[in-house]
Amino acid sequence: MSDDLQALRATLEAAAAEAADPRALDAVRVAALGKSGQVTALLKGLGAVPPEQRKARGAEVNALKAEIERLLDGRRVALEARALDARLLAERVDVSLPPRPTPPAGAEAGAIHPITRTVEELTAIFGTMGFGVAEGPDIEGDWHNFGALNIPAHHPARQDQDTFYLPPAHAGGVETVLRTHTSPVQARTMLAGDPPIRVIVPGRTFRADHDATHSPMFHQVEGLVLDRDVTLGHLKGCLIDFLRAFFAVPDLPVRFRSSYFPFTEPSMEVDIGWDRRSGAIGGGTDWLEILGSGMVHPKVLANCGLDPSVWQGFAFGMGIERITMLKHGIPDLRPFYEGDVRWLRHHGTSPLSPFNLHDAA
Ligand code: 2NL
Repeated sequence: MSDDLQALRATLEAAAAEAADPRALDAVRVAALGKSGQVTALLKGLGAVPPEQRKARGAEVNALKAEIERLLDGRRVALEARALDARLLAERVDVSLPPRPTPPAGAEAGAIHPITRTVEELTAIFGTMGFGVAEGPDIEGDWHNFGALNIPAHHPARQDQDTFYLPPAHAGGVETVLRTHTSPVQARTMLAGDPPIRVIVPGRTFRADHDATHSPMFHQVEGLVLDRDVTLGHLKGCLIDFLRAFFAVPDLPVRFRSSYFPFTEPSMEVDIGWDRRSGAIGGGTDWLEILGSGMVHPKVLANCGLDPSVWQGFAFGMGIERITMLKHGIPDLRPFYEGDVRWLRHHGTSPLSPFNLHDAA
């Protein structure tokens, strides 16, 4: 390549390398290849070159033009890549930012339903005592809901006015029920294998009863503890610790009264101390019935495939709505199921609020 073309190439290459952004690079392109550009001027000047040199000179100038175009394109790609890197760095999202404490203005604030909150607390408190959580179907066979639990055929709980009976799903099929308690899940737990068993069973239950203080669908939690040597003393210690942790009253008075259930022997109802007038749990001189309990009946153990001469233990049950209303001073049962967001905002809990549990015992 001729000296003058080599010198021009070097000048343009240096100018392109110095261009810091696409605008500056464009100016270099115009100065070289534009209408009055230096390379364009050389092409225009070919007419004045003597005919015997014109062909060689023309090839050289065209080669220079192609080289300058390649050079400018390469620089443009490099500048674009640099600009993209800078943008990616500047617009990076910091996913480690903590969540905002309140929803943005105008947004609907969600809240954890009090029933859900209580189930979470029950799970945490019994969890510290080594209990797992079991669940089962809402629709049960008559045997799992009643028979296994030693509830006889003539028992009032079985009567139509208390139990929702469902017709057989097909001709020749069996009648089913909406479970009236969560006990069938404990029956299934026992049938699934030998103790040790330590479970709580929270869940929906159904009874054909509807007034200001009863809903046809409500929630229960039951518990079951079985091993070779579980005693009534364990039952009392476990339930006293649970009640004091749940109601966050460390010296909560607890009273055990003898009672009767078909599935436990002996059976006990459990009362806590409160003040009837103010509703304060733990204060006052009144007693409030809060749960039912007892040592699992040998017939129930045998029904569920466990040898009653080897295994023994206790069970208990309580209503989730009831303990939730008492703990939080919620006066009316009906709004629990109405889905009114104003009630939920008032009695519900923020999903971001800290979860503090009083120590068990
Ligand atoms: C109450 C009383 C209770 C049970 C539930 C139970 C379950 C099995 C075996 C033995 Cl599989 N017992 N459950 C025992 C005593 C009382 O509930 O007032 N519930 C709301």
